[in-house]
Amino acid sequence: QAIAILDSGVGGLTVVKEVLRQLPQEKILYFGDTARSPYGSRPPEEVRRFTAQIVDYFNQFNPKMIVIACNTATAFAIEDIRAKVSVPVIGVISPGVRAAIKASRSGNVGVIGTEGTIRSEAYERALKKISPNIQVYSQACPLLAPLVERGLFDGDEALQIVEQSLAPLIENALDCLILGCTHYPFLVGPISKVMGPKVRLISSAEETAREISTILYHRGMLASTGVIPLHQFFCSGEPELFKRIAQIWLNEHISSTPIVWQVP
Ligand code: DGN
Repeated sequence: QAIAILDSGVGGLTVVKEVLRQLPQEKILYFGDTARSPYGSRPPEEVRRFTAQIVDYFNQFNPKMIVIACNTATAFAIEDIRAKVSVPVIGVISPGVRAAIKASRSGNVGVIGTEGTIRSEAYERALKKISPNIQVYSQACPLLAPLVERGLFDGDEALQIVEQSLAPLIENALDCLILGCTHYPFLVGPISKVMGPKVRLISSAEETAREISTILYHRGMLASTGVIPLHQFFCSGEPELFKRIAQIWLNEHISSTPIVWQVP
């Protein structure tokens, strides 16, 4: 049985990379909804409908766990998906929140994400629930995920758009910045250049993979070692671009072209 991981596009591959590193024996099914990306500016009901469709698609493979590797879909759809399936469902917001609380010394935490994620205030609520005195500075960055979907992770255009997107946060003396969109770890080069060395960047991928491992361990569902799993990748848009980005990010782990699912 596999772990099913989904995102609006290539962003969830940042979670896949971490799962491959921490749990190399696990088989992964990945779906990137590249034809309908970005999700960030879509109405919540639409994000809920798309996420439910992908989970229905995954059901034919009988996965042992579902990972919503998209902050926007986590913010809007995780409760619906939990109610819909019987296997464990993990999102990316609480793991990122825990990592930020561990990392911040000053209590000044920045959050960047899509318009949907920032408007939902999911991070702010989750951070303040654990640490009520924390100062949260949120900024929607709608131009960043589309940049990654085009395969632009560095270079002048990426730096310029990152600079422009993060400008409102520069004054706030942050000591950590949550990358509240799974696409953003692709852009750590330009993001750290703009934020400077004093700001620690928090990607929820690592913590999410740890949570996957803990849940599977406690349920006695970890895959046995010794067998090399054959991962499967699916997308709804152009498979060659998806493959090119996935190969850069995951190296040898994707050899065949992803299967295209024509979304309803
Ligand atoms: N990667 C997704 C997220 O974490 O919110 C969504 C990006 C997008 O669709 N704009």
